[in-house]
Amino acid sequence: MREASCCNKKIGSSVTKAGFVAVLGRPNAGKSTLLNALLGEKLALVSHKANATRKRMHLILMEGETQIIFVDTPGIHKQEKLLNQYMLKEAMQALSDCDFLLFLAPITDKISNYQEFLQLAQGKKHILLLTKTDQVSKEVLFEAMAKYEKFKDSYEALIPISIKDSSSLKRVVEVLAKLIPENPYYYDPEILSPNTTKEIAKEIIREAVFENLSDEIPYESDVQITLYKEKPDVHYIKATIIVHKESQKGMVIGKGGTTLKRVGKEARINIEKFVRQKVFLELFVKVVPSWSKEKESLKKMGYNFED
Ligand SMILES: Nc1nc2c(ncn2[C@@H]2O[C@H](COP(=O)(O)OP(=O)(O)OP(=O)(O)O)[C@@H](O)[C@H]2O)c(=O)[nH]1
Ligand SMILES: [Mg+2]
Repeated sequence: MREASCCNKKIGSSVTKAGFVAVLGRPNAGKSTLLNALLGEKLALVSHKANATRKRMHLILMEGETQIIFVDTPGIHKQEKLLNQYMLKEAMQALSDCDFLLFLAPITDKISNYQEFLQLAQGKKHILLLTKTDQVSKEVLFEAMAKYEKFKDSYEALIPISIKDSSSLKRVVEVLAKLIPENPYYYDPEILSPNTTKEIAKEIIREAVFENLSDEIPYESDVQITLYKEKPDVHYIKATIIVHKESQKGMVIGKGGTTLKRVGKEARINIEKFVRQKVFLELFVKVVPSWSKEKESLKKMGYNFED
């Protein structure tokens, strides 16, 4: 993941700092939400449904002369399905590749989740973030903090955060920036993510599927971008939503095509916000039985176990 090393820049008299930070925690802990808030841009997929993030995603924050490369990961959880095994692999890979870890634990979670993480982390430096503090009273917050403080020798810092409290998010960046070592920048400091526009468009369409469809569909579907053409004033995108079964195809399309239209409109608006250009998006739906259960079909969808 360090192949993108770009420039050993000296700004004024000071040397640059840079480091990779893996963002870990169980599904739905608030990882992608935190990163979008820190970057001030909607790059990572967020959903009230768990297991939204499937692949590692690099998001870059410049804090003065410090480049923090966050690696958003799928939530850590055990499951039988091959796609879920891939997701766990992605999280574990980030854990071992990165210099530091942010571990997110929703404030109401059992402390045993953090103990399990400590086993996985094997002494790696991390900051423990207690998330969604807006959902509990001050008393509950202090009680939880006191329990976690018993582990103070394990973490570098313990910070309660809420997406609704921007000062708590600022504190995360300040503490983290101090921990990042002197290094040349790994990426051009002008960019927000080395992931391509095509990959981000895919995530935005997946998010619209997550938000507009219920039951098993978000988990049993994926999106393939079949055409991405950038013209000076418009981006042309063709994408196919892949599902397991005919019945799911019917649900994605909806009566008279209304659901697919809604998904397409929502995704188009969000891609337009991201690329700051007009977007022409055409969506199709295709049945590929057991795409998430076989290594070969997962590979075709961009989930490669050898990566
Ligand atoms: N009330 C409250 N809700 C939050 C906060 N942070 C995140 N959420 C909500 O929690 C849900 C899950 O957020 P995500 O950011 O998708 O969680 P994630 O950890 O990336 O989840 P996976 O990608 O599935 O592993 C979303 O509905 C968010 O809006 C917070 O500080 N307060
Ligand atoms: Mg996520």
